Amino acid sequence: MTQTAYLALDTQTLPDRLAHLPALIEQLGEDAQQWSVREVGDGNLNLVFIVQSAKGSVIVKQALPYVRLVGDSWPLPLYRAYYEYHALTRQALRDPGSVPEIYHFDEDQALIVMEFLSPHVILRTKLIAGETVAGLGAFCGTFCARMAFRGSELSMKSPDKKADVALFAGNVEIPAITEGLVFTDPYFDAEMNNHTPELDPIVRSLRANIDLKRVAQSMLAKFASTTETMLHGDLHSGSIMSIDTQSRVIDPEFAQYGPMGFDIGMLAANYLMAYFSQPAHRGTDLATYQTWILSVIEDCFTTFEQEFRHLWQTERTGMLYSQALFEDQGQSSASACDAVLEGIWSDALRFCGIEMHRRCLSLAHNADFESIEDTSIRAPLEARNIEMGTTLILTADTLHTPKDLTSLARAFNEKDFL
Ligand code: SR1
Ligand code: MG
Repeated sequence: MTQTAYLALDTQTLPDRLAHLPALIEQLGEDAQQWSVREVGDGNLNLVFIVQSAKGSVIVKQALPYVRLVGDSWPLPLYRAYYEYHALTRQALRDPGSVPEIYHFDEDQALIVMEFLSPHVILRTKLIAGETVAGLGAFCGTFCARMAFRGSELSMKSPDKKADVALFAGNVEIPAITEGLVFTDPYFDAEMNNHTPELDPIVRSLRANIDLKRVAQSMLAKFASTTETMLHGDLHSGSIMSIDTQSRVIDPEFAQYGPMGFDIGMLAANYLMAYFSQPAHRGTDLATYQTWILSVIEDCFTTFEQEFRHLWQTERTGMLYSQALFEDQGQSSASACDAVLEGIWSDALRFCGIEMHRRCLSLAHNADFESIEDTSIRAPLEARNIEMGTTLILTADTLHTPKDLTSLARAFNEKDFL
């Protein structure tokens, strides 16, 4: 691409504009006229092209200068691609094989050329279709633990970590989306909100709950002002691609430094929403499939804890909880690790509850519920999800284990709130 002024690609112009790139030539061959191009972006923000030739295939992802979901009335900086690129490179180092390989990055064009994961499909699609993915919870728990630990001053040298915090601090507008849509808008009648009409009484009572708003705002303060580790920032079942036996994490353009419990909490919320929506998607296999989803949540948290403890013992090379203070004094740091994990767990549960709220009450809903066209079926399922979200936010400290969390989900799955 010789030009430097940003110009959005389309399926017609892409081959000519990218034909000269060595990375594409290596993957696809030299004859760009033989490349086939499809635009497949179904997310809220970006253009995504699958480019294929007889030789191979790549994904070309390009940021648009506005929110695709809303249109050009909501401008959004192109520089988010720069943060996505930097997040992907860090994730690849911290959990090798967990994210697609990058072939090329063009900052001016806000464009990343990366590995086409095939035959992977978006995990949310598989969850709605009732398909299982072997090892999913363990993969997610390992990924979240490695990101949390290896992106923090438990592992990183302080100067490196502080330089990275400074780098990601330039990503301003994207976290602002989360600060508004996730933490704030669900709790008042914000302009872009929408919800299933039958939920009106539940929404009224939720927005009248001062304690709930206070705790949600305290979690926003934590999200906005904590720099514990580099977050994916938007880890949900639409940010994971899977085949039946393997998964990969994609789309870290919401990356920022933040609290360690954020990503795993958001992800757990999306599994819980998959769980609560299942009565509308399944037949006789409902109970079996719901049980599997809950097992994914349990595996995810259990593996997170195991991996985090392992890293604590083997990779604690940063300035936090240094071995000089504990092991070198002949003292155990196990109780310190317990306390750090407890903090992550209770943060994660509160972030989880907030994500469960925003996906039903704010702007960007998810297909688990949204694809249920009959609102008289959808609303009672969303109500269970919203009410469990409130319980998590207000009583996170009463839950101690992943099984406590899944037992709570089972209890809410039996209740009628409308
Ligand atoms: C305006 S962007 C809406 C949502 O899409 C992204 O995937 C994030 O989840 C964001 O909150
Ligand atoms: Mg995304």
